[in-house]
Amino acid sequence: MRTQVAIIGAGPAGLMLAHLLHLAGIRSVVVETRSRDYVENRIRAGVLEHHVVDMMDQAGVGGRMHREGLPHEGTQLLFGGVLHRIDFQDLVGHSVMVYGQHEVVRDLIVARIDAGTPPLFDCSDVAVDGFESGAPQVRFNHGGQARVLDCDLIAGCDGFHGVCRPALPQGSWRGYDRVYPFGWLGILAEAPASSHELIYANHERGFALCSQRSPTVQRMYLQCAPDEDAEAWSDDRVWSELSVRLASEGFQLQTGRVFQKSVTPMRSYVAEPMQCGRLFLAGDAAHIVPPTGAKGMNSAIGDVILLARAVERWYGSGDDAGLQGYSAAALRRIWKVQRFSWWMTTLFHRFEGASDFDRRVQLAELDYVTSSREAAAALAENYVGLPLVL
Ligand code: RFL
Ligand code: PHB
Repeated sequence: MRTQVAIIGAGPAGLMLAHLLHLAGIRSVVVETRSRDYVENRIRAGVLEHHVVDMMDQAGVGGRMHREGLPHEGTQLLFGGVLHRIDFQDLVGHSVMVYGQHEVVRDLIVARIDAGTPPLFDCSDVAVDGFESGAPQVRFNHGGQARVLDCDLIAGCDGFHGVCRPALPQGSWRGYDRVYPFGWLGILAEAPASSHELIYANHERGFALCSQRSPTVQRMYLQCAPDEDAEAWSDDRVWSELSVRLASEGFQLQTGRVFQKSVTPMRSYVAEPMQCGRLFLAGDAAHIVPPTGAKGMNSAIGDVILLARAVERWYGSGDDAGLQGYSAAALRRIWKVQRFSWWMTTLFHRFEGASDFDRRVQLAELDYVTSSREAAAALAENYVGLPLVL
């Protein structure tokens, strides 16, 4: 088999890259280990930056997002039992869209199928090589047969636990890491929204987040131990803890049947550089953030927008400056996104062993962010999404 760009992974990064390349007339093959059903039902992020919304529109895959997604013009910060609104539209003139990552994935898979190039699901033993010598190859098993895919470039969009980052030669890159001493228990529940906007809550018992997926499905999170057993959380325990952490004047928690529960550990990680020869990493394969800033999927899509432009320039004119500069351009944005996600995490979570002084400083920072227009605008600017090319 031969293609121009081999894309490893059918998450938001890989699927969006395949779609953008297709629009530019560039052929690609997406190789994915999981089944279509699995990737379409994997519940993860839920907030789209305005650039991502614009990109979905420009790429012709935004129709369902506008019909079913929920535009949010602001968010609520809760501390000391009082809600404070950050008005994105007023502060920076943009909104975000609440639309589940698995819906984005579904829309992009339909686009691949409509284009006649469906992703190859259920592949196994995926391996990449030859990217240093200029003859990249992807080997894998599919449908009981061993396959070799020759290509010009490989895009490693295979997430944090994929094979592309570990394939980078030792000594050619390094990882920067921070592991947080807590995780998030995330639930999906059959219940109408408790709040029209997301609520990020700082509470002495720990962080809580009130989000939503649709008018009838709520998405809620509670700070917990990183190795917490989700099964130890009965519906009653979930609702009782949320009602304590989200308590505020005028807030009425809407409860209902919890139909999905999982625990996500929290980590910040960046691999530098994000490329070697003809292998380019994008999304979680290169970096991950704690979800407090809602940046994971957005950064993954931000990377592939840059990568698609660089690939298009290379095929169009032979100019490889975009490809050579891909990692540097992506990382300039990624480190700012890392800073924001770390800052939001530090601002809202309970840190075991924090002193009373630390706690006072945390509350002072929340007070500052909600009482200074300039500080609120900085939060809003980062939350709705920094410019793609800084
Ligand atoms: P993905 O979505 O992980 O997609 C990678 C794809 O590669 C496949 N794969 C392979 N394919 C071929 N060969 C191999 N050897 C392969 N190994 C893996 C995988 O099956 C998968 O389909 O990466 P991508 O595209 O970079 O997208 C990134 C986002 O998914 C991620 O940043 C966010 O979802 C992070 N994240 C969250 N972000 C938020 O902003 N808010 C959240 O609430 C939130 N919740 C989450 C999350 C990430 C989680 N993970 C990674 C454990 C909850 C979870 C559980
Ligand atoms: C979500 O709805 O899943 C969500 C929203 C905001 C975040 C993280 C997750 O910061």
